[in-house]
Amino acid sequence: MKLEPAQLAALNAPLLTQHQHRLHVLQGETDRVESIIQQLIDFQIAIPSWALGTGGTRFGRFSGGGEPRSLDEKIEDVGLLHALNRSGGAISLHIPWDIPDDPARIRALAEGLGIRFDAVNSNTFQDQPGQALSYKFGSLQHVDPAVRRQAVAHNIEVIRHGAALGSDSITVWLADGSCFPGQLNFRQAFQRTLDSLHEIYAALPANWKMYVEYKAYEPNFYSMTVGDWGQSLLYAQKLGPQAFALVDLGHHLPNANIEQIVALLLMEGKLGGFHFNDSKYGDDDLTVGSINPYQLFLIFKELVEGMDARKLPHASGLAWMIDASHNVKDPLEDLLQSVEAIKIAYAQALLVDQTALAEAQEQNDTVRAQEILQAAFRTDVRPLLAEARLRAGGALDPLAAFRHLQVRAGLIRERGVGTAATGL
Ligand SMILES: [Mn+2]
Repeated sequence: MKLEPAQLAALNAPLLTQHQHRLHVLQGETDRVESIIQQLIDFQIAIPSWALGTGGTRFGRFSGGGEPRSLDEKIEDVGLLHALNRSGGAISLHIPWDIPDDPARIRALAEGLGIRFDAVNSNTFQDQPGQALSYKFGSLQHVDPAVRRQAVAHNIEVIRHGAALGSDSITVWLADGSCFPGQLNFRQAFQRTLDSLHEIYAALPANWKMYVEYKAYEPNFYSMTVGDWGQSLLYAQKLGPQAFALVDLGHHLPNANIEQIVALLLMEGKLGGFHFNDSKYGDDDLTVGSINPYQLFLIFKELVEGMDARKLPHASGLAWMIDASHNVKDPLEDLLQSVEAIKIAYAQALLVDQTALAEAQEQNDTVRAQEILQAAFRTDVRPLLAEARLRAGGALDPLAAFRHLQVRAGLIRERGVGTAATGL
């Protein structure tokens, strides 16, 4: 299924007058409208291949219809999202779920839809059919060197698949850890993991980056061998200049100050990228911005200020990826909402008066500092996002267009009701 520009133009037409009125109001409030629109057009977010199907929990999975059955169909789904919002011009693949049978053909298919390949992800958190050795007690940390060798070889294979598709980074998330006190020697587990990561790092092409993702708990509940940003930073520092920490918003303990973590990792030149999602309790993988949009704004405020301080281009300086699961929503609708939430927070962060904020901080004017932040946060920037989409050839209202064009019904017609995407 493919959306044609004429279909979107027809849907945009009756919305144009009201849109232009809203945009005009914002133009009267700030002189930065044009620059922010351009920054929004440039800002692309990678869609994870595993989020295109219905997610599940350990209690069950309630699949929707028309889920992508193959890598081709996953790329097709990202193409649909990108056609609607012109903001999802990248896909993040997961090996072994998305091994390309013919990399050149897959690459051409993606390029035809304006999609590039973002970070590739390895998987040593579950055993695959026919796998020689089990990861039940860890992979890169395992006490048995043969298991570690198998896990290292898998990661190197992932790099090879990614390189064939034009990707330039690998995300390593490890389920390694322990469920009970005494199960593991922490120092030995760290050292074995570091040694294994060194072997993977040595296989990186010169232009590649390695992202070391941390997670506070689950699947292991007593210790995680890459459990927080401090451990992730330690690995990244010891590995070398191509290694970075990756921040997944759901991988912190409750009430963690994620924006402060982001600011310091960025200051140290060791922030590599993001997995966006939202949560109420833990790693809930909910729609970005659905629970705590203010936190998302505060994170973007640190990103904008910190990236500007390091002269990093916003669009390409870090890897922007969604990592989410959809148990009750249509995955594509959820992803449209997530991308929208990310770009709203980004646009609001661009509106923060950094000069005035720095002055307020120097004067210990706490009240003014809060007012400056919340003035930006409470600005309705949605007309800027809509204008950016319009100029890039997308829909003024992507979600309404998705429903009006009955995209899901079309996918069910093509693929069937009982399809289930690979993934968790
Ligand atoms: Mn993640």
